[in-house]
Amino acid sequence: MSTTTSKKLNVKTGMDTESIKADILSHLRYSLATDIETANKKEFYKSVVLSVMDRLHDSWLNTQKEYREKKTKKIYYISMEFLIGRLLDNALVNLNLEQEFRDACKDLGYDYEEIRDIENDAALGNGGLGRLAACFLDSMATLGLAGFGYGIKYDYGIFKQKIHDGYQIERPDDWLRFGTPWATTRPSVMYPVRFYGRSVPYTDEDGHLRFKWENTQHVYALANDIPMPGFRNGVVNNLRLWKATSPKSLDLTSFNQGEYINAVRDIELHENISRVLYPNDKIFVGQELRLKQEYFLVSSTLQDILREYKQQHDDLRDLPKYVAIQCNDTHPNLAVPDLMRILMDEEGFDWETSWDITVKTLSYTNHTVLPEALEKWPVSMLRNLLPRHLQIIYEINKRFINKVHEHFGDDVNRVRRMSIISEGEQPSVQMANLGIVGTHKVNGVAALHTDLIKKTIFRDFFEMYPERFTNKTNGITPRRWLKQCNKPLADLITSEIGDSWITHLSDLRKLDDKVNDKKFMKKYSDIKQQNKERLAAYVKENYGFELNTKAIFDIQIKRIHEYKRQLMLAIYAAAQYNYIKANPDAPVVPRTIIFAGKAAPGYAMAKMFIKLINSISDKINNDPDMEGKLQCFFLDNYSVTLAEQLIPAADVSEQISTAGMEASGTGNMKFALNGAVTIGTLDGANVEIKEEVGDENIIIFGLTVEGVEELRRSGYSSWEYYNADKALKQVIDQIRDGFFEPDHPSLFHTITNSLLDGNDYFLVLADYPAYAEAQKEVDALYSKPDEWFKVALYNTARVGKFSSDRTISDYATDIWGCEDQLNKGREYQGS
Ligand code: Z2T
Repeated sequence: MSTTTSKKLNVKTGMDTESIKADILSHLRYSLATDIETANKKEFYKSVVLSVMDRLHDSWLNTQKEYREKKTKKIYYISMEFLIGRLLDNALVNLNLEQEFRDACKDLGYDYEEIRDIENDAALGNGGLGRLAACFLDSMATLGLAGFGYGIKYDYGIFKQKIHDGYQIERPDDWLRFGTPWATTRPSVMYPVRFYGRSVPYTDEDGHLRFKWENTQHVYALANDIPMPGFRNGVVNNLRLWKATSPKSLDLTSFNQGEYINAVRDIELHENISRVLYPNDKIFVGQELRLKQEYFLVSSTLQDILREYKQQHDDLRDLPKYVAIQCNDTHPNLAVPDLMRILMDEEGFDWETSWDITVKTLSYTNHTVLPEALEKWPVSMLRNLLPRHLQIIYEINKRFINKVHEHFGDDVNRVRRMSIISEGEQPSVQMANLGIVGTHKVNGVAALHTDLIKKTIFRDFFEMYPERFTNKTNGITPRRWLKQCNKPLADLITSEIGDSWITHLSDLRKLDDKVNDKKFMKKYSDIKQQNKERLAAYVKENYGFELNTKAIFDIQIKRIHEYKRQLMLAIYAAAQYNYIKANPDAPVVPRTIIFAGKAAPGYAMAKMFIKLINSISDKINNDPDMEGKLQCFFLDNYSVTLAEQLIPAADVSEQISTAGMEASGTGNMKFALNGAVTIGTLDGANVEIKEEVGDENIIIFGLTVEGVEELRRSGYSSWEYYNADKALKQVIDQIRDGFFEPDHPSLFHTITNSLLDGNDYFLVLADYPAYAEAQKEVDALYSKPDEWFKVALYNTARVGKFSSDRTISDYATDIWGCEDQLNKGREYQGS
């Protein structure tokens, strides 16, 4: 090992291998009190990251300074979830220092990949909603927007999933056990967040009735900042995550040992607010701790935004000119009453002025139409925890209901539907209604989804405020989801068309012409094979399974949910098993089916799906007749990092939700970009992917939204479909009768009952025959490799629309009013 660089220890920001090596050694010694001889891998990793941080700090400071000096409009993205995954590769790609750090590690006796794999995922999110927030941060920095993420620094991210005997087991995700070198604590940035107390009226000097929120208890929110570098443009934005801490002074008047010990012990009660991410995906659970988390995020963030604003501007009435705040779903929608409260109670504005500022500053994104996901906080809980906010919400509602009357006349049913407060046995605050009334823009996340919210859940509101509703089709960052995760493909593309695609993804259209270039197509298909082999090695090492790399890699990875219909692919796997058993000599196109995904801990049906997939997998994988023909696996603990391994290796992308239920999907975009062929329904962004790649280059099947409506209206009976399709009936009978679980034959009755007696709400049986036909199309196409890879390439070439850079440009233009800031000459144009 080399230890010859001590002369250069004071070089902190050199961009060459030698100065990087010197810094790594310096950090080992002076930050971590160890040295290259005795350090372990974790310490080496930490020194590497600290050396990366050294190279971000100047840009980080300069970027913030520039924003201050130019009074740039600031965009605040408030989200309870940021699913950012690992950061090392991303930082090095964006800094253009991959090779230098690789060489530095090597010279110091470490393999870069091994060091990279030390990093725990920052898994502060459930799925698409949190990952979207992470892609947006990357795009905002890359486009040179002053865009900041605000979230919570949970001690525990999404649970770690293990599989025991086929069942999901949850384990805490202790990602901070050894700290994270990416986060910088800012002791100077700390705010009290108040709870409880009461709202007290008084008359001010001008004789106006005002309110004070008094007798509150509080915790502190402490800022932890993670740098968010743009792609090779010198911009470094910030993700600020709040950690809950106890009040500074434990003012104990009478100290005895017992009280002292109890007081110190109770510090941790305050810290519980930022302890753990709620693992629920699309199900509202009205727990008080969750409400505390939401207000903790909103309150600390608004205090921070306004403090910063006041340092640069003197009139809060200009707030919407210099600040835009985007609420990621309804979780941060307490921003509406909290901003009102600050402007009225603390800044002395009247209602109308405060309301105007609030509505113009805020906007809100809806991510689902599923009614069970909509947040409805009990009035009783709010009255106890946030009495002043509840009072403001009632006033907002009163004024709004008056407007509804003005607009629609005396339509009591409509008023009841639109009211922010739903009356009844347990009155509650409808956070979506609050978001629509209290912001200037509400957006859906794909064209179909936005149409649906206008026509269904928010129809009344759309009729009243049509101009508020807008679509912003989701996107993904091409840096992480092509350049980093699929280096062979990224390099091939760059060698053919240059690297402008990294920031102008639609430039990939230039690849369209390559479909007839045999040499290129050979390289393109070889890369897919290489990625499949890389995945096979990874799965062998981490799971012990042997993947057949000659088979179609058919992958469904996402949260486990009935509407996403993992069950349909599981039934297909079982039907293929039955077919091969019955026709041992028939030719089959080999398939390897891979599932991964977490079920919400309280979602019994989803957990049963996992068990069923594992039981079917066992049956298939342990039958010698399946060898070389069919495999099925459930990979545990799905994560951003696992997705980065799986997606580049996929041949087939499963996007098979019941039409109308997947708001957008973003995995669909990642797969298409990496050259997988989608088998999917006309749902979410699949519709737009089809428009982009062309009807011949995607395999669409099943009911449309209208078809679903029509079938339900005309009286759907799942029994009819069960009786009509022999292969389908056979599998359902097998599931029901214990074929896959002989020791516990009734185990899956919850599943078969919901399909048959429960009348199959998600229409699995209705869509199954079309799905099985579509899978035959997959087989036929895959049997003609030249054609297959043409289709695959058209996918890579034509999904440029789904870059999150495009999504962010659309937000900047239509919602945030900062289009003038886009690409202020800093954006990377390609080399
Ligand atoms: C989530 O990941 C999504 C929606 C939610 O609604 C909650 C969570 Cl945790 C409250 C997903 C959608 O299911 C998906 O279709 C979409 O692509 C993604 O949000 C980002 O918009």
